[in-house]
Amino acid sequence: MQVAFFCAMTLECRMMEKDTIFTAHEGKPFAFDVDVSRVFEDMIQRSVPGYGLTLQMIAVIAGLYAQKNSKLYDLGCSLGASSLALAHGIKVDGCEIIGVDNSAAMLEKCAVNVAKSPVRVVLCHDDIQDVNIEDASVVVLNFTLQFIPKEERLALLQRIYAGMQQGGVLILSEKVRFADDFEQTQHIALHEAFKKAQGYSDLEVSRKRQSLENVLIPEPISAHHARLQVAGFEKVQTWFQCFNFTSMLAYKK
Ligand code: GEK
Repeated sequence: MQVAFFCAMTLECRMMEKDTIFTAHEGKPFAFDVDVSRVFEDMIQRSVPGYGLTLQMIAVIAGLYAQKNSKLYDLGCSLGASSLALAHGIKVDGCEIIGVDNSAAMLEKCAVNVAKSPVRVVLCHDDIQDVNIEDASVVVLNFTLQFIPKEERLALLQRIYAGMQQGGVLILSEKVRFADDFEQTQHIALHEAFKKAQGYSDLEVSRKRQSLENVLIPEPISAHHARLQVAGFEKVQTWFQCFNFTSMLAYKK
């Protein structure tokens, strides 16, 4: 399954509005507002290497781990791409997907996208740190934890672990940083080259970098693994990495 196919399957292959936000930007910190919601689908595909693959594998993982009559959570659901991936992957009966986002603009568009989901999706306009998590077989944090203040991440992961069924799995995808200076510099250069290959200009790349400073806080993969284990997850593995983007699986045994 390629990205285009997956988007066709999930978001019905509408004409995507092109992300030109950083061609004219006044140096404000990044926010998931109405302007971003309009271009988000194009933005995330052209900014996150491997995003389409994470969606494709969220469906595969849901197929393997979604348990009968359980709940699946998509925390930071944006326009609903991961919720729809879950919905298309589930192979058992009685599941409900709960999509949570604190951006009203994103959720409004998400509601339209998930309307035809094969599995019921309940949308919740809330902070992911405040939602109740219960009976969860699969929880998705697809590029969302990076927006939560570092010191609050452990408490969120502990609540997720507590709300999961035995045999459940957390999918955690993140932009990461590297402790080694050479590795960090190379991965940033590779990511920026990827964005330029996707049609972003030098100016757009540098404005977005500034705008995300202190908003998106990446951490090393080792810090994520260690924190997931402190939160209770018995096993953690990295299943995907492309440059400074990665996805992990954390298991509750
Ligand atoms: C996807 N998972 O397409 N509470 C609720 N939502 C939040 C919070 C919070 N505290 N902080 C950020 N968000 C999606 C992509 S995007 C990733 C996720 C990115 C929401 C925010 O409003 C946005 O919709 C989402 O998390 C992050 O698979 O833009 O890099």
